[in-house]
Amino acid sequence: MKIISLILQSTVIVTSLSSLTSAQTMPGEALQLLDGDGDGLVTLEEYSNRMDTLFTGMDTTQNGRLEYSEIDSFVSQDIFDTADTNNNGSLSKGEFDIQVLKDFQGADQNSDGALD
Ligand SMILES: [Ca+2]
Ligand SMILES: [Ca+2]
Ligand SMILES: [Ca+2]
Repeated sequence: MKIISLILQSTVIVTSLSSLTSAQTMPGEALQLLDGDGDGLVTLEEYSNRMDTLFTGMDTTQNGRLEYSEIDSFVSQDIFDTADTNNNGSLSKGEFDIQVLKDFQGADQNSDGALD
C-alpha cells in the first residue's frame, strides 16, 4: 500500500503542506519536499518529520486521529481500511507511523536507508 505516495500526489495536500511549512515548493516535487536538508537524499528521519507535519495538517479535528472524512479526497476507502489495522474507523498516529515506515521501506528499493 502506498498511502503516503497517494497523499503526496495530491495537489490539495502538497499545497496545504507548503503553506504549513512556508516552503517554496511546486506540487509534484515530492522528493524535494521531503528532503529537509537539501542534500538530495531523503532519510527516514526526514521522511518521518515531514509525515508528522502532514498528519497534523490533515487532522482537521485535532483529535490526534485521522478519520476517513478528513482524508477522503485523496485516499481511497480500501487504502484507508488497510492502514486502519484495528478497524475502528480512524487512523491513530501509531497506525499512520506504521504505514509511513512501510511506505518508506517500499520506496527504498536498494535498502540503503535513504530515498534518492
Ligand atoms: Ca536529506
Ligand atoms: Ca481527526
Ligand atoms: Ca484505527
